[in-house]
Amino acid sequence: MDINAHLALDDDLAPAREATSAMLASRARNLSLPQPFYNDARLFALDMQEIFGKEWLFAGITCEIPAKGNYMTLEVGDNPVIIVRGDKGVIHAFHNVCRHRGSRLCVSEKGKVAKLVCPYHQWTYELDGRLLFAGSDMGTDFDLGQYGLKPVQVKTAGGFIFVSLAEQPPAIDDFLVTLEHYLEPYDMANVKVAVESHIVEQANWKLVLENNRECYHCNGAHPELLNSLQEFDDTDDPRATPAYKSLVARKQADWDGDKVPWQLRRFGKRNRLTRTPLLEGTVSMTPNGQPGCKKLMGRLQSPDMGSLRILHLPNSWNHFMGDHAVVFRVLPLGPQQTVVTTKWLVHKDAVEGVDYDPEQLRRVWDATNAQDKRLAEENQRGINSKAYEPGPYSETYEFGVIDFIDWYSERMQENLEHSAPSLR
Ligand code: 3BY
Ligand code: FES
Ligand code: FE
Repeated sequence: MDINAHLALDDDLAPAREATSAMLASRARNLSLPQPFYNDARLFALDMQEIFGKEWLFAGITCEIPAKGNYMTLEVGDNPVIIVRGDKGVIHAFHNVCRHRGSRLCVSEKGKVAKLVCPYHQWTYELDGRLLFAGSDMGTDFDLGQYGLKPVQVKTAGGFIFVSLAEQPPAIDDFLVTLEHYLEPYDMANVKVAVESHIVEQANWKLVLENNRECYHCNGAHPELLNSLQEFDDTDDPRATPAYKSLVARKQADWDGDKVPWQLRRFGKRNRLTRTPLLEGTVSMTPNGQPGCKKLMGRLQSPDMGSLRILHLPNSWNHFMGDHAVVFRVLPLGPQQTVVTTKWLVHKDAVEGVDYDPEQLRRVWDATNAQDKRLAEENQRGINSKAYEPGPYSETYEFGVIDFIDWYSERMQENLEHSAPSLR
């Protein structure tokens, strides 16, 4: 039972729920979504409740909270979340909301604490969320045991941290086992964030994802990225040429020799993992295609590992190369505003200025992100016009977008159906 009296607001959204469900039921799979999905405040509220409020979200990397007391925070819409490492290396996640009068507990993006102390009236919580101290003014029969932090579901695999605000999140363990296996060669316990960027895009989060799921725009937009990235998604890409397929076969034989997984794996449409080669003669997404970090990741012996691409809907895509990795997290800020966080990972022992130059490491994806930001923002501005109508996706170039929108529609439909009024 939701203790917050949300009934009035839910009533406001009831017509939007019905309209959304009807639009999804009647939509054509090969068309972009109707305008409200990209710009309407009520539909955004539903996205936050039904997708970001219920699915598993990529939050960060375990190396960001390496030791007991290290924490990181993120905002899932209106819901601040804290992820903290407690005793014995265990990672906990909580609503970052004090049980006294609701102040946000941790205000920094990252930090290290002995206990979680509220900045307002100093209620003090253990790293496992138990309330330890509430001053001496709460009365003699005050029961600390009733006021622990509210837990958020959290799971980790291969160094990735996922959270879900749902009480009963969807099953994800089969993907996590595979993620762990694919990232074993990278020894994710021994990586560090070399560079981090946040960019705010004036575009709906789905436009950010749609843009990422196709390379139809790459030729026109991404000269830096196309120095190393193959525009083919994989050998199952309908455009893949015989030359590309034979390159893939050669590289796969090398990777087999290194005992590094490369096979395409899918978990519904939510997750996809595959290792694909970069352009011949390049090994990394750097301006000259050469390693951006001299120290390779994990147990890797060769920098020529192509890119292990990992997709996690609704909010992450990733490229793991031999010398470094680039991880992306998308969080909606409003109906037409989204923050994209990019982190460049290198071996923990790589030395800045000796093994890598952060400016070189970040250059290609900084440029690509800026280009994609413009594309998404222009997409948004056109969609806001009364002239916009859903347009056709290309089956050969935009199958990834079709898959994303299919996933979104299915999850939205199903979550709307199972949404008991008290849980909204
Ligand atoms: O490389 C990426 O992450 C995506 C996929 C294709 C185009 N885009 C830049
Ligand atoms: Fe946290 Fe008062 S709101 S101690
Ligand atoms: Fe792009």
